Amino acid sequence: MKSTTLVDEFEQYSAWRNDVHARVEALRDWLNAQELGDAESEMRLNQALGRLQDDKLNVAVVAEFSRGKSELINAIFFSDYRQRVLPSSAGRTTMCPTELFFDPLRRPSLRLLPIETRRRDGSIADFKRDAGAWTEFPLNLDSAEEIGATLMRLADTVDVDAATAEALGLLNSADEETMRGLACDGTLAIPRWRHALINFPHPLLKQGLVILDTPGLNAIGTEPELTLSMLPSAHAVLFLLAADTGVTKSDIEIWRQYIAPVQGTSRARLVVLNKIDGLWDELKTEAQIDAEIARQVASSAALLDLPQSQLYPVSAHKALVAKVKGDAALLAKSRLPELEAALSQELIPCKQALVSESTRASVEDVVVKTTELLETRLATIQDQVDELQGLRGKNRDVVRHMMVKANADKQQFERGLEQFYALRNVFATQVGALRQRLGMEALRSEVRHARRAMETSRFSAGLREAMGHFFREVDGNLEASAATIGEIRAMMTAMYRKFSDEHGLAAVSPPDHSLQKYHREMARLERVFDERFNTVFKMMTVGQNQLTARFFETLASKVVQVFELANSETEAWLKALIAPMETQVREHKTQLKRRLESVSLIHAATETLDERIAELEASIETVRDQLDRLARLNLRVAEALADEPDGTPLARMA
Ligand SMILES: Nc1nc2c(ncn2[C@@H]2O[C@H](COP(=O)(O)OP(=O)(O)OP(=O)(O)O)[C@@H](O)[C@H]2O)c(=O)[nH]1
Ligand SMILES: [Mg+2]
Repeated sequence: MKSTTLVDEFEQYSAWRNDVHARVEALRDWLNAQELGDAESEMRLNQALGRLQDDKLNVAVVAEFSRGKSELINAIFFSDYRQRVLPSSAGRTTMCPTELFFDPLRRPSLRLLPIETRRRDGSIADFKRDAGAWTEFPLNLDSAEEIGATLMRLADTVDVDAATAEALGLLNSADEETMRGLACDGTLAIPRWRHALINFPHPLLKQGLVILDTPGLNAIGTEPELTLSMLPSAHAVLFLLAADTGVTKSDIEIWRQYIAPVQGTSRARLVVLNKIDGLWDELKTEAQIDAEIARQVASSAALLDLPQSQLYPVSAHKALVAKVKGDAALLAKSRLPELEAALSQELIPCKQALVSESTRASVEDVVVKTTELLETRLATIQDQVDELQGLRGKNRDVVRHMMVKANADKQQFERGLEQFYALRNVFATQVGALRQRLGMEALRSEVRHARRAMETSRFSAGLREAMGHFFREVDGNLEASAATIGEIRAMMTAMYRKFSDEHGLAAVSPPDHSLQKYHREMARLERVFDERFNTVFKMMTVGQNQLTARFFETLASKVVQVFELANSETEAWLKALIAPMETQVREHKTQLKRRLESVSLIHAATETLDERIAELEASIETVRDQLDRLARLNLRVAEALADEPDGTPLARMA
């Protein structure tokens, strides 16, 4: 009972990824060995290789407390350990968002971020960069019991008084519902930890799977980062209901507020009706039980406004028992295999298509560019051979004439080069302006400005204005940067055209670059802010500044991430813009020099003509071989990309 559909599919996907990686690597190494790659090509291929290597697949599990999230993760991913890995028990168990992944550079461990960090500035993403903020417990891989015992800490709580809970943003005195959680002595049991990171060498985690287990009961609402970035960036979200409770008001609330809006086109989102074993009544026939499950599925689907086919009834608990005991009949009855099949079908092809597309684009660019370079080289050598062959038997006057012409060409090209260098200076100035506007320094100052404005505004109108201003400024910077990018590209296009017309260099169309997607991401963040504002901050009471500040920190760190991406993509684009030109210019210069050398040589001794021609013909062979080999290496990558892990072409999936 070792493997399940999802596990198998994921392993096949990883094998496919490794195969693509090996072939792209072969291409890169060959280009290097032949000295055919420039810095830009090498960077693009290395980026593609990096992406293939740290390719992550994020699966988040979300639900009210005690619906069986942790049990489902145990059943799908950890049954090989023949016991529960994540703690799962009645009542609230998982107290903080828990990420499971594998990082080979660290020892296996459980790292916990203390809840007190909520008093400090900074988001979870910021704290992840601050190793000292975490409490670390090593995981002893030789003992399943010890692992289980260590992971019990995910359920740790501490009792604090109401004021402390409020200062941490975990209690709102204006909200009766949360006030009811207080014990008679006025204390409240709050999570001891804010976030957990489990570094665990499970085979699937090693291959890049990242699982996010979340705690139920409002935790999603108190940690804005979950809503703003962790759920939207998950490749699949599993939402759980339980057959014993039915669909409750809080289930619907979580669904409407957090899951339904996340549904991007490429995101898998599955709803699970767990604990169907509660309906396995021994006094009923199979058919009656099936009918009862179908009825629950239908009514739950109606409440969530979903087609019934998107709801998967399962028993996570029985599935775990069945896998541990190797009971095939029980596993089938738990209906987990259907859910796993659906999950792998939604998750893996989508992800594979994305990875395949980005790898293909990088490899194609590099191959096209290198082919162009080789073809230009071939044509130039061929011209020289023709020229020299025409010279056979010609007298010294003609040879002298050839030399004058070659010299004139060289001089004309040198004048062209001067223009190129002048243009490169203009380019540098524009790039400087672009970096200033789009750069992190400008953004950080906007963030500081907004933070100050928010701190001083005690009322919600001022708060909204401060945020509105922040978004307008940042948007303005993006727009101005987009305009500069347009100008830079137009300038480079003109330069490429000029060199192609006047000196016969290959006509390259400079790559395009758009900041549109960052604009869209900013608009999305602003929308999230507006929604939150309408539900939470509108009725802001004094003392809620804490909550606002934390929300702003998360938002700001998200905006910083957006800008970091925009910056690194823009830098890569700038390189891609100028590098092909530099390569071509260098190549053209070398060829002109060789031509001049040939002619001078012949001028000195006409006897060496045949020798020179033979030499040139040999280099034509070399270039032809290189072109041939390049095409074959490219084909190997393309073949791997076109294959699904099990060998059927991806295209058929569409
Ligand atoms: N009968 C039955 N019980 C289940 C099933 N799945 C989980 N449970 C039980 O439900 C309880 C809650 O399960 P958990 O996995 O802790 O639930 P959770 O959603 O992770 O809950 P929190 O961590 O508190 O948010 C435990 O006692 C499980 O044994 C199931 O399929 N059938
Ligand atoms: Mg749990």
